[in-house]
Amino acid sequence: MHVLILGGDGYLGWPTAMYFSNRGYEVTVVDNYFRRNACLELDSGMLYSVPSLIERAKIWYERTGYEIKVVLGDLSNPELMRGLFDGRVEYSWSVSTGFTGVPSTVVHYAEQPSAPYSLIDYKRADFTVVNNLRVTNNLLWAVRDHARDTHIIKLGTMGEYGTPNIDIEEGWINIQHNGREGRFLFPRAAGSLYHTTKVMDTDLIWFAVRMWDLKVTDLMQGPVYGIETEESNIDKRLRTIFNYDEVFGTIVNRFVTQAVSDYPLTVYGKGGQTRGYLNIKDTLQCIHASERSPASTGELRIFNQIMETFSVNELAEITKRVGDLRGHNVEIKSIDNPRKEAEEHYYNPKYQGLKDIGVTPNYLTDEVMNGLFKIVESYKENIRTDVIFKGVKWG
Ligand code: USQ
Repeated sequence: MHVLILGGDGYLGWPTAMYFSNRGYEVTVVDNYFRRNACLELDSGMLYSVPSLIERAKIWYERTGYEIKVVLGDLSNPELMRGLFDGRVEYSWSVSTGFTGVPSTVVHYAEQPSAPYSLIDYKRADFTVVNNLRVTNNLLWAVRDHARDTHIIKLGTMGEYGTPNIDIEEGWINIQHNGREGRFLFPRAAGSLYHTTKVMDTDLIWFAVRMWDLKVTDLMQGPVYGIETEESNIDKRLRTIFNYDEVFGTIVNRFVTQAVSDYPLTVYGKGGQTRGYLNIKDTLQCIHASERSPASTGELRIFNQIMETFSVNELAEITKRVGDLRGHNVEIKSIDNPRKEAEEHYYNPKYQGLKDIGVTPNYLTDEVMNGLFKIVESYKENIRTDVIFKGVKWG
């Protein structure tokens, strides 16, 4: 079994690569270092520096004997994408020689993943739209032309749905209208330009599935938190990229870092914004479960990839409770919301599908929070408080 991971250097991509490699899969990762370069360009700061992708693959090989092949390149280039399926690929690092062959599964993370980044200015907005749609379109055409049996696992986002005043189904909804009934994609109403590119991705994918009978699983993921996975425990240098800045840091990771550095927790507005969350370990489980029981030919299967829901206020309370017990003096501060989003709203998403195919949730318990605190505390001297809040405005 060969798993190709697009965006294999990112927060989720690298842990996913190690996870599959550790389970005996052949793994190839592709990345253009967008995330690292953007962090440098925006002066975002990271909790700790991480080795290059090639260095990580070498460390992984030394420590486990497993090879993760590395391709450094930009997947918005259609020829680079097609080469991964027709054998013209040039590996930037590998142990074995020759083409690994057509992947049985492609995991597509190769997108600009930040809502604030997409709204900094026109240049970043344009990059987000062009990169995300082009990479997705390139992938769909490469699979159409060379590998129709390959299962595509695409990372979508819960933010595609927005916060509607009705229950959120897993991707699809039956609608009765004038005495007739049909099945449609659940209505989408994204809250940022980044999230809107994910909606557009879904439309591209649904078109490709209808036209070319591709097999696709689209995972509507909520904000992820955490650092450690089973594989990164092998060697600290294998830890994933960890951001706590406003642009690339997600809320739980930010709040813990803020608590450790005596920076008041930045609750945007009223703090009633509710989302579905998951541990990074569960992202890996979800991808693996999807890989093991793939979508059928001509099926766009959609799962809501979250394990539990919290409001921002609830997350702040949990962080304060655990942080205070660890000797931090955690302050919670409501600040003007730089985003345009509902701060009090109904939120009732369904998220049973992934559990039905074997995922066992890791919840955000105090023990899990303690574990996260412990790691962040060990890098306390690296935390830069000047990058925590910059105020990228939606309007
Ligand atoms: N928030 C605060 N204070 C902060 C940071 C965030 O109150 O300091 C609030 C935001 O306003 C938002 C919520 O917390 O209501 C979540 O924000 P986030 O920055 O953790 O997550 P978001 O921008 O929505 O994006 C993240 C990932 C993205 C993924 C998305 C899933 O960066 O790639 O698609 O989570 S979801 O939120 O379900 O759309």
